[in-house]
Amino acid sequence: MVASQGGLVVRKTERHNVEAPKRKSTVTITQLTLVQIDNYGPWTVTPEPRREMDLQTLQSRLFADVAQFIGSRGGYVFFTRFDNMIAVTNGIDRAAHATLQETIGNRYPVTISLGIDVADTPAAALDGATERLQAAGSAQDEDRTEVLAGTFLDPSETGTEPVHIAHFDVNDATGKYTDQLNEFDSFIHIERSYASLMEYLRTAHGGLSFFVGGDNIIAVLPELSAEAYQAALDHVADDAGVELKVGVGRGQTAHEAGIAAKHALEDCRYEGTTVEFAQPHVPTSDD
Ligand SMILES: Nc1nc2c(ncn2[C@@H]2O[C@H](COP(=O)(O)OP(=O)(O)O)[C@@H](O)[C@H]2O)c(=O)[nH]1
Ligand SMILES: [Mg+2]
Repeated sequence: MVASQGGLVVRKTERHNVEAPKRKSTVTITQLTLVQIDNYGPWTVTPEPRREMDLQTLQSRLFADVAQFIGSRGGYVFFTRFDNMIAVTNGIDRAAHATLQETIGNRYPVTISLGIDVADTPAAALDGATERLQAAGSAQDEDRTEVLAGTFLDPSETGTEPVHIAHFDVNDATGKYTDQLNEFDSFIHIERSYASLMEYLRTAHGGLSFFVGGDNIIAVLPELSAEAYQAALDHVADDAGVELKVGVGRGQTAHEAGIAAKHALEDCRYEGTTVEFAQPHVPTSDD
């Protein structure tokens, strides 16, 4: 199916053989978890400042372990500032969150608190998750440890594909940057595009975007039209001078939505297009 909308050619591929949703709903409901290392600031300087590379090792291993745990249950987690991480946890219940805290507490010199909330935009869910932890005390409060507070999604209460993931990629990052510039100057271009996109999607749509390495940015978003995605790409091109493309997927979990988005991104590469959806738009009663 090819639809031309405002000069933008959008091919709504059915190549991925996705089953029709059981409910006529593309409404997004995102369960987000804020992962916060407890009292980490004081720990990094007690009894005196710790070797920086030891802190980096701890942080990257902690991220790896959290990613393994969340990823094996269909979630996505992003390292953001490392002392605070943001996870998309649709389908991951309270008991699993408690197990995550237990296994980290058993194996690391630090513990983690988890705030969880559910909302129709990722930013609203993160607000709720954050409030749960802030209400329990400060990130630098030695008495506030291993908080597990929040609201969990009942999967039976949602449509079949409540998570929307967009996977953005720089066009020809290798030819334009990696093979032309030194690594730091390449990094400046990529980071500029990330800064521009993350702020735009946060402000315009309540979406949360995360740099995931190389030239890739993954965003968790509410349902958006092809024009809205194209506007985001145009904004980044104007603002940061970097050309992006994006594949968009929906799913029951972050993994399902994200893998669909990656297939859609492959369609962009194959077709030379800038915006591709893995699944066709499902009309709602509002359409
Ligand atoms: N996190 C992540 N990184 C990727 C993925 N695909 C490619 N990359 C990274 O992005 C870089 C550029 O890859 P690619 O976009 O295929 O090259 P380009 O066509 O020259 O822009 C690679 O060197 C990887 O570091 C992906 O699916 N996820
Ligand atoms: Mg690329």
